[in-house]
Amino acid sequence: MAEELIPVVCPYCGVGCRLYIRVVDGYPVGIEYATDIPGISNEKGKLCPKGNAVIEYLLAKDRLKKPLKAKEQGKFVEISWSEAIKEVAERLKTYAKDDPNQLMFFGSARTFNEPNYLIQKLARMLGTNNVDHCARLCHAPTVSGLKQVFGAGAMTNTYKDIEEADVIFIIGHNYAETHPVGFRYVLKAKERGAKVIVADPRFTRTAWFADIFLQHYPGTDIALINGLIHVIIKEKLYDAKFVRERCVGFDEVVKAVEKFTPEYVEKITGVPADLIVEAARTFATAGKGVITWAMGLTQHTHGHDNVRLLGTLSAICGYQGKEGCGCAPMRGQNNVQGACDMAALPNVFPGYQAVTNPEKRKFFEEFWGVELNGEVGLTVIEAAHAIDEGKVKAYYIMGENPVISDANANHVIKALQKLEFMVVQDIVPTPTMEFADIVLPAAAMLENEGSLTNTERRVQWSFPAVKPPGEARPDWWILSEVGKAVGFDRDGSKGFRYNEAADVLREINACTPQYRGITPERLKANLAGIHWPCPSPDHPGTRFLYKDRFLTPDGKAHLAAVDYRGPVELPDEEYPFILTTMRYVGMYHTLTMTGRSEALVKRWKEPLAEIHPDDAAKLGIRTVDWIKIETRRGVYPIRAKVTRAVKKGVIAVPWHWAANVLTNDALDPVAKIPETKACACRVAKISEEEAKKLMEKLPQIIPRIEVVKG
Ligand SMILES: Nc1nc2c(c(=O)[nH]1)N[C@H]1C(S)=C(S)[C@@H](COP(=O)(O)OP(=O)(O)OC[C@H]3O[C@@H](n4cnc5c(=O)[nH]c(N)nc54)[C@H](O)[C@@H]3O)O[C@H]1N2
Ligand SMILES: Nc1nc2c(c(=O)[nH]1)N[C@H]1C(S)=C(S)[C@@H](COP(=O)(O)OP(=O)(O)OC[C@H]3O[C@@H](n4cnc5c(=O)[nH]c(N)nc54)[C@H](O)[C@@H]3O)O[C@H]1N2
Ligand code: SF4
Ligand SMILES: [Mo]
Repeated sequence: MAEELIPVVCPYCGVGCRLYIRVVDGYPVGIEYATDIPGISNEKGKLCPKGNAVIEYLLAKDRLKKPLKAKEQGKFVEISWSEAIKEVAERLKTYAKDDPNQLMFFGSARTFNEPNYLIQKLARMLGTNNVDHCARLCHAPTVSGLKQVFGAGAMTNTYKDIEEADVIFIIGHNYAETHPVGFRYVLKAKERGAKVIVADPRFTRTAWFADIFLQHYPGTDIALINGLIHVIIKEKLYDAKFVRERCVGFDEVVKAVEKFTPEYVEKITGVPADLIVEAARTFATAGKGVITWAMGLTQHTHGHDNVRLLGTLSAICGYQGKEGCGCAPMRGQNNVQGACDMAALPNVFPGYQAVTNPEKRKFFEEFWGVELNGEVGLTVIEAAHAIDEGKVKAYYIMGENPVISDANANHVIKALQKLEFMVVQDIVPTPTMEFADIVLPAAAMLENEGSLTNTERRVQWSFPAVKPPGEARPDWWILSEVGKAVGFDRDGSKGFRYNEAADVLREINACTPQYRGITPERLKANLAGIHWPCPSPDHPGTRFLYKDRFLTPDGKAHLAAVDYRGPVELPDEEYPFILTTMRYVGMYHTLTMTGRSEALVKRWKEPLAEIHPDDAAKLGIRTVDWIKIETRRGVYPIRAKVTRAVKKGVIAVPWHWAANVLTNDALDPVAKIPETKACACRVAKISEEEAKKLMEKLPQIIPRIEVVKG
């Protein structure tokens, strides 16, 4: 009996926990905690419920095992890899020859850096910058907002700084539920005496641990943060030296926040004025402060400005460039930081080098050996609209499930039906796949190897633990075959000939300044990984950014002066409630993996809509009654949970089970993120029978896909 312990990285969230898979005779029999690896992000090898259950989805019976070709919508025949690659390459070439901007590519925060590098290389070598991924629906405002304030879009510090902070301000982030193992660092700080301030429209698991809890209405964050800044300036609690020496734009901030008195802010947000004052004083006077945020803050038409204000709040308190301080947006997917670093984004080459910058373009033209497009490409939601206009005709989707994850899902479905050609590369059947012409079966992360980058810019190597099922292949391999078949069958950085994932990382080392010293050899030898920027192979990696200067052209922090804007769709007579969406600790996104895990499904079997007791009483709704929620875009059946966790007038729904039929796809003008955290809705009690009928009309989590004989 051959028994092995293989070190992998958890395939779910951005905390980036290490664990071992115990493999006996090639079969995964269980997990083992990585208690023996010093310096990993999950101290003592701790895992959350999802990390504990990683094996189950690998063994799902309906894993994709063969390439498929559609005969009609949702009906497929099995084909060989060579047929599949040939067809994909021919179609891509035809569109590219006519006009490459008819193509749209989706990278994936659910797979390694190497395939993300390759998919953007393929798009760009074919002549288009139309490449994006789920970061658009997620932390796009963090990337754009922090870039404006500090010059770079990543977390400024590491978990170590959260542990060492004296105050932690958590806003729009259900830290204990969505990054449970990372939350341990907050608890450690709290044990040392640090104060925790939580701002969320719901009383969450995270709010349980708060010393101060600010419960504001969804979409009123600008007013709340301006209110905090107002108090800090008025009471002269800011770090005047830091502001003078390292920031610009302070006078404009003073003017902009003048009217945001605690009383005025109470009117907009519903948070008592004295709590705003207490929170501001506690934050500014602590000595060392960290701000963390996630989707509650970013998924708004003013997400970019929300983030700029948090950067401003942190900077005026002098909480940058030192231990125990910083801005720690918690990146969501296990490799969303990496997918951004690798430039699965329409505006940059790897390492955030602008496609519009002629010098950077010249470098990549020489590096890849082709002429490159200098125009910024389309984002995820823009692409769905470009299909409507007949501009985009083909999608290549690697590891995304937009039918469930994009805002205004009914519109997305209509758009996908209009596409002429769609490739889906995934590990299991998804509702998005119903509209595919070609399906490419990918090996899951634990069946595959490569590097991935967690929320703290920590790059780690994950080793292959088990064999992929059937003919499923690694994402890097699939893209390398497509690249060669398209005509880039050349050696070195000018082509797509790779023998292993490590070859791709070596190419990344050569063109991505932050990753220059992060070689496959170093990563394989050091299981705790290396934090970028790491400019050379003997560099230890970087714990916090901005020690002496920011990365803006003048080296200063550019403070933001922003006036109040709320959500674009406000409650009215017809749609009197505000709808917001959130997550459960045991379920992950579009449920393709956790939904195939028996242990997790047993415990988190269905969604519940949170509604305040006063609202519920008026509508005659009790806990577990069926209700329907309606917006201008769709209708959604769900059972109710009557709870004081939400304010009057607010309905909160987990989005995992296709609730995006309801949400608004209005975009932030800069970050282009849709407003999935606040829109207007109405609610009514319905019978179970009506609920069942409505449910049948929703996108199906386990889709109606048929494989027929050729
Ligand atoms: N279990 C689990 N963990 C996950 C994921 C998962 O699907 N399941 N997904 C991962 C990913 S990709 C991400 S991006 C992260 C997301 O992590 P989080 O952002 O923590 O997740 P959410 O529950 O979507 O939203 C957080 C909070 O925002 C609040 N909120 C709603 N509206 C507003 C508002 O207007 N303002 C403010 N300030 N708050 C508001 C909600 O009440 C909610 O508690 O989680 C990651 N971890
Ligand atoms: N209303 C609402 N909508 C939201 C959000 C919200 O808070 N509210 N949150 C948004 C956020 S933050 C995010 S990040 C997005 C997430 O949106 P998506 O990225 O679309 O969601 P996932 O379920 O993570 O889908 C990833 C796909 O990758 C596949 N996959 C997994 N591993 C691999 C692999 O190794 N290779 C390949 N090729 N495929 C793989 C999975 O099976 C799945 O189909 O959703 C967004 N949508
Ligand atoms: S916290 Fe995130 S990375 Fe860690 S085990 Fe849970 S899902 Fe996996
Ligand atoms: Mo995300």
